[in-house]
Amino acid sequence: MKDRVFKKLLEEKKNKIHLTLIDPDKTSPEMARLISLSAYKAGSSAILIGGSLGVYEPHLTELVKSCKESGLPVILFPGNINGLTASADAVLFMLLLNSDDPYYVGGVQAQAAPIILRMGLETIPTAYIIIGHGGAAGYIGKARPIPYERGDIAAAYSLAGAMLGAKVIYLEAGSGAPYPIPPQTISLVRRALDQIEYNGLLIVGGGINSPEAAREAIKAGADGIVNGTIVEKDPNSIYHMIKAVKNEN
Ligand code: 1GP
Repeated sequence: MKDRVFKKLLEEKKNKIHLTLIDPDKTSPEMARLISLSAYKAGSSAILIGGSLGVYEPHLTELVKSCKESGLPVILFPGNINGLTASADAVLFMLLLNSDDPYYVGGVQAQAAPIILRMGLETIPTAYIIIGHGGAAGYIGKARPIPYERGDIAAAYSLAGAMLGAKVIYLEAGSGAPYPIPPQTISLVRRALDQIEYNGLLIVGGGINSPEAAREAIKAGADGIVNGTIVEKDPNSIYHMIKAVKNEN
């Protein structure tokens, strides 16, 4: 099994991780190239690429190739099996743990696994947990979002993900969410994961639109954060976000 990309992320964990998300539905290859270059220069760890709507293979492949010009690893973040392409470096192999639809908790993974094997992609086992607003990911994935302030429930799902062997626990408020996941909720998850000496990554995303929000998420115990919407609006914002994540200002 390949694990090159995950190992790189794990190595960067002590200095905290920043992931730049590109939504194929909203991004041209030229824009993807620009965002990825800014991400590389600013010190982002990798490009995540995927979304819930409007993802189709030829466009996705073109975007991945544009992103790879930056030199950053490109990790697929699929909403469904249409989010796969052999041109990426790795894929977040996700279980949407709090979906009410078995398709997202076993069905789609079985559809995807033989395809991923043929593509030769590195798989990064990921427990995907939808919290609060949930955005399109929550709606399309038929999640029962955990209320923002219920860190105890988020911790229970995160423990379950870790005990199932997930290398990444991804707490998701949804792309473009009006509020990020509160620091208190992240803290409770961190505390629970520390109790089992979890050595994977706790990643938080959705609605993190300011350096302050990024800093708070990290202070609360996230190993890294994901930025999508803010970067689409202003690729230069990545510099400020990464400084906050790495506690450099
Ligand atoms: C969405 O967590 C990511 O899957 C990023 O969210 O677009 O709100 O930054 P934003």
